[in-house]
Amino acid sequence: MNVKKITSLLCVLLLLSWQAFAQKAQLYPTHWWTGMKWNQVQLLVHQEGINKTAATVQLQYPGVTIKKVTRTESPNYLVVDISIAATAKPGVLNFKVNSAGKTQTIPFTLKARTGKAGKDFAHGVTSQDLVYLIMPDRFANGDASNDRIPGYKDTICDRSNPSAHHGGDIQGVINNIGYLKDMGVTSIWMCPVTENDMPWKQEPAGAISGYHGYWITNHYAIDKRYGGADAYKKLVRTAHAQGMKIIQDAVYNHVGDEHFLFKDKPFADMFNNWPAYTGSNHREEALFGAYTSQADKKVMLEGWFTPHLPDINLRNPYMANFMIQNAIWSTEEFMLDGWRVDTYKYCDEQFMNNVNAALLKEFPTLSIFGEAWANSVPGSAYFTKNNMQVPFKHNLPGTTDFPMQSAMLSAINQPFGWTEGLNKLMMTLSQDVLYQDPKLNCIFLDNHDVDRFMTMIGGDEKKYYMGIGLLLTQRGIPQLYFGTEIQMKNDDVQGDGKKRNDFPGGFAGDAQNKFVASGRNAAENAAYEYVKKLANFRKQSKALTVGTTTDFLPQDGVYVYFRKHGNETVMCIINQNQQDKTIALNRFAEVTNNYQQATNVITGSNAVLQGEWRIPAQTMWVMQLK
Ligand SMILES: [Ca+2]
Ligand SMILES: [Ca+2]
Repeated sequence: MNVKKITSLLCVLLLLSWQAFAQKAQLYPTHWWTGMKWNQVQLLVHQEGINKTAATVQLQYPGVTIKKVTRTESPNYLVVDISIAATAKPGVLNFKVNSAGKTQTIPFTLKARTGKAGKDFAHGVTSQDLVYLIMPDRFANGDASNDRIPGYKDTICDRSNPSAHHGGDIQGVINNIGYLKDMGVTSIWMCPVTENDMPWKQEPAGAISGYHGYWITNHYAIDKRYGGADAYKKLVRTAHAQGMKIIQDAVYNHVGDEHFLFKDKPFADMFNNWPAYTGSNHREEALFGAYTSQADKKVMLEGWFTPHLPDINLRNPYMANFMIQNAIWSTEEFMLDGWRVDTYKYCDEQFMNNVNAALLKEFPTLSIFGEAWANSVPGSAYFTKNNMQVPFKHNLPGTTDFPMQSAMLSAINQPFGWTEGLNKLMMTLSQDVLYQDPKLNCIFLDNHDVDRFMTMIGGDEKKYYMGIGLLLTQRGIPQLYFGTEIQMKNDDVQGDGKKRNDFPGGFAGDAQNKFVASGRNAAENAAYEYVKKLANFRKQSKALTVGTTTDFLPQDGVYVYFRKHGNETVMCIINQNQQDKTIALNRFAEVTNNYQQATNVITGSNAVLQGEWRIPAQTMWVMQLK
């Protein structure tokens, strides 16, 4: 090697070193607060080469001490555990980091808390709420300037493709909060708004983009296509000013394969690694079943959802801390009111208990319901606080109640039989004995992962009204999927995109605007008005929201149940038959004997509580007793 070559090599090395200096260290969490119960914070410092040699980290800050510095397997991270005393004041912590012969100052801000949990946020979503589920990309486009973000791996915005981004965003939700409030909605759950900087991926149904939000690539960024953190904070402020709540969608099970933690893993075992690609078996029975094998349980929990969604090893303590701290951080930073947890049944069970406990310790009034897409009531109850004797006890307050969805659909779609139709609904509800509090379950007719309700009932108007009637009078936290109030149906296309069609009127150039009465046809207006009337009645009815339930076994395709709270009693009658049916009132005397009259809360018509009533075919009555 001659002198010239050595000089060039030195120049390259100097340049590399300069570049290393030039790259700013990223800290996760990005900041924290004083006065938090979670005051032992584990900082993940990300900078190229920061851990090439053993680093020293020093800090002089009153009330904050470094407990431990850990070198990762990757040369590009350091883990710094700090302890924040109750006496620590807000300010900037300047970490002096010496590594690879360089010294640098890495700032980390300790902020003052701006709101009080339970008063300003963390309001909790309960059975007194009505949740409206929005896929933000598909609801309304309030800001056309963010439809394509230069620098993102996917810059396609194409409404003609059901698997592409369509341009909907958080401002679109803000613009329509009045529409939701008028309908009686009290809480908004949006599919994840966290950054999904992913290219298109191939799935069995075809190529698909990350328009749905479940391919997270940075837990500390809100996707710019939705408007970023500023838009999200504005949404929460606007919702709170209207007395409405915001639920965030959490994904602990997996990340998008462009996530920095996967591309450059601090520790190789932060993900569930298999010798060859192994998909989950998707069967919750492998966890709670009486005779299940360890092998099936491992595949259930550690198998991947799809090849581009690396399965997180939540038993790795650094990964667990990363996720728990992000959940606390997000709640405090965005002033959230509750969480819906995606793919709950695929996550390490002890981790789920730990993250729930940490969130509820920090924010006792927060609510959490988890998506445990289960095929049976025991399978659903297993993931909640339950009354079952099982080896592992979950601490989740409630689930997204898939067995109830299936039962409500059977009640209106399936001919009445010993175990079918309304009997399936009754049988499903009878198993509420397995839940500690079934009222904390989120109940729904449809969501973004199943066909739209109006499609599942073949566009049948009568079935539509029976379904909405059940949804708004049964126990639990009712959830409407965006567009169900105007009887939206699926598009006739392949893949999930068909279930997630755009709300008409949410996008520039739409032929109709169904956010307003003049843009809806007669049937859509009738549906919207029915939802609105029943939702607003429900809102003030303690019987329907927090009351007890008494039911009478379905007879001849007619099911009668009562919701009761104090002196308020609501009688619900559903006739699923194609023919009118007659019921004798004296059968219900144990509940009705102190009442003389009943008023239909939709029509306002009155009936005397005696003799027989003729219930029209395929009809549900919601009657307030007087
Ligand atoms: Ca947009
Ligand atoms: Ca998993």
